[in-house]
Amino acid sequence: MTVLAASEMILNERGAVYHLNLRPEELAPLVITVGDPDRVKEVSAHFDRVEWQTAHREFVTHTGYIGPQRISVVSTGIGTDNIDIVLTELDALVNIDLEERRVKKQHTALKIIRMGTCGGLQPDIPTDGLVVSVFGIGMDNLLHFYRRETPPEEQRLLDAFTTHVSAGNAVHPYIAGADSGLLERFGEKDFIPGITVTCPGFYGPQGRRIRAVPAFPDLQEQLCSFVHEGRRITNFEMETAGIYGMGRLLGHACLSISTVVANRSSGTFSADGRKAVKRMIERSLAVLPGI
Ligand code: R1P
Ligand code: URA
Repeated sequence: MTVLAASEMILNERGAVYHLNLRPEELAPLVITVGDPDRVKEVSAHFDRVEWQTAHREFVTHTGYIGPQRISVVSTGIGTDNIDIVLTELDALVNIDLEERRVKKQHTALKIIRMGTCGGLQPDIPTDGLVVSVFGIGMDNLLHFYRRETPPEEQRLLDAFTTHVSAGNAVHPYIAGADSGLLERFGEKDFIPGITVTCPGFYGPQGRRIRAVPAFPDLQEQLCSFVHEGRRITNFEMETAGIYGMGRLLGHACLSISTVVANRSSGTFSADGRKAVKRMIERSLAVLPGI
């Protein structure tokens, strides 16, 4: 098998992957990703013990235990450009022999759960509500840079989306679904299932008009009114489709949970977003034993 050159599989002076500054033994098989580096400590505050901490740029990692379960929490920063880096380097930690710089013969699958925030699109999902993404539709371009196949069920959903949503024709969206086993575990009443649209920006790409005029003024309304085989779009954010797409390509089981901090339909923002995120972390961690 090909030896990966130093310019391709980049390692630092510790022999750790370049952006995450992690070595294989510092990563757990269950990984929680959060956008905000400050949220890492809010998750690891629930660990019985933290055995490893590192930080490089926006990528902060704490690895530790809740009971017998070893968990890493990693911040990704904002956007699917960072998801390309984080998913590729997490995968390298388990599936590349970093000393030999070769792909390992035996594949290891990680479980990766995003705990993020989002904008809610539906009037009946209030701020502080929790959404679990059944599918991610990517309006960013990340997955177009990788060879992949879209299952027919997902392609039908995507075709209906591009027909209904004018921005869909302009940006060539892609789609990927959650891991079905993880989705089943989070199918409790606390988590509202829906389709998540992942955007390459927070303002114009999510239909917000501050000063620059968005090219798709009907984006929010079109997303809100989209229904396909009983499923609707619940939320907007900036990582889920990238995580689902990269996770599928690399053979990892992924799930994205979001706290609705902005309700785009009512124009309201969470009165205490920090408390709402804390609640998401607690509710989500309660589902993890045995995963
Ligand atoms: C934008 O404010 C950020 O918040 C959401 C979006 O996906 C984007 O990363 O998630 P996090 O709160 O996890 O960062
Ligand atoms: N994160 C987003 O990407 N959008 C929102 O409206 C809120 C959080």
